[in-house]
Amino acid sequence: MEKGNVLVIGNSGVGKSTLINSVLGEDCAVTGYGITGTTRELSIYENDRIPFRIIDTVGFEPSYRKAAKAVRSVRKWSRDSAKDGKEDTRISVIWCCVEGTSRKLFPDTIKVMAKAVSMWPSVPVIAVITKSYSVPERRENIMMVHDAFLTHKRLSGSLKRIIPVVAMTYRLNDDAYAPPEGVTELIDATNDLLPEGIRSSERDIFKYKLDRKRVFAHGSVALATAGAAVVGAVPVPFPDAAILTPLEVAEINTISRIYGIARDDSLVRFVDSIVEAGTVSMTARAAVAALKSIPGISAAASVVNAFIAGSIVAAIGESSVRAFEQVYSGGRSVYDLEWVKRLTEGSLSDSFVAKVGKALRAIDGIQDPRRLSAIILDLFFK
Ligand SMILES: Nc1nc2c(ncn2[C@@H]2O[C@H](COP(=O)(O)OP(=O)(O)OP(=O)(O)O)[C@@H](O)[C@H]2O)c(=O)[nH]1
Ligand SMILES: [Mg+2]
Repeated sequence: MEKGNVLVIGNSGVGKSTLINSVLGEDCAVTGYGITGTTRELSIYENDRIPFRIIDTVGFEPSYRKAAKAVRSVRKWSRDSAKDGKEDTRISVIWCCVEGTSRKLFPDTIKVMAKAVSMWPSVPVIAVITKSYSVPERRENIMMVHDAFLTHKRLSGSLKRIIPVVAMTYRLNDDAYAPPEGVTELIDATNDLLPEGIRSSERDIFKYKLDRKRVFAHGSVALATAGAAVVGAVPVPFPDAAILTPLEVAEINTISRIYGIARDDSLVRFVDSIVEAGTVSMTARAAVAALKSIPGISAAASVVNAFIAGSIVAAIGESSVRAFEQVYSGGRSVYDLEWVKRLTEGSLSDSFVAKVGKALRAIDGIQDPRRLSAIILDLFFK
């Protein structure tokens, strides 16, 4: 069975490392106050008796600004865990540690924790109230933590349990001690949440990768759009969108590579369908004709052509990104030629003509193809 990972975060000195040692039943993580006992880098611990690994982190400084470095180290760990071969470092449960003796939870504390784990929006969170030495204060502390998490939209959705713990016997005075408590409850709660957490982790990683791919894909659409604005600006009036075929083929192939779609005959047919719908189809021809015949446009013909060409390539690129996203996610396949044809033609329909036509009327005086393509990209990606 897959062993999940618990990420332990919280302000410096709240007792994260002490808690980890108590859970593992051995002193592996360094603990203490001041310079020597503080945790300086992320470390992962495990033993045979516990079905999850535990990641100790660098404690946050209480202020949002000062916490930046420690936050970055958690985010970097999360990003790295998205890579192939790093599956066993992904986060499946988060312990957000707050100190029971501090009696106050500053909004910054919650904000910093949320920022550190923003890559894991669906991973379950357990709020651990460390140093819960005072039994009478526990109820009140649980309410306080509950309310503080409620103020944060993202974390309030992920919060599954609030558990007060004493990780190590604490000497209250000469003859009174606070014994360890809550540690086995925390282990049980974590075990219960692990299967769900491992699934959530996979979902979050998938979404993260999809977001990254979308950013890269939009980058290649931007390049192709700029290229199209240059190609379109030639003084010869282009008869139809077919002049853009090579550009569109290159653009769509790049997007398919970003989504890691297998390069075979079915992909070629899929790309052909998009290009056909985006160049020589009735819809594409009608869109070009409608835009070229808009009355009252004062811009030079070459600028109008450049703008139309760029807009078509941007629209086709945007709909291709959506198409390949669905293929990558498994909702559609490269055999769905009718579907992708409709999707592509849909991106050049009346609303495309209306949107581009309106922008065309406003570009008076702008000649630079780079500025034109920037306006176009705003139109399609804002
Ligand atoms: N007696 C007792 N002491 C605790 C407990 N939890 C934390 N401490 C003490 O609090 C101090 C800080 O604890 P650490 O576990 O090092 O805190 P940390 O959150 O790992 O701190 P950083 O690594 O700086 O982020 C240490 O001196 C611990 O001994 C506890 O449950 N009982
Ligand atoms: Mg520590």
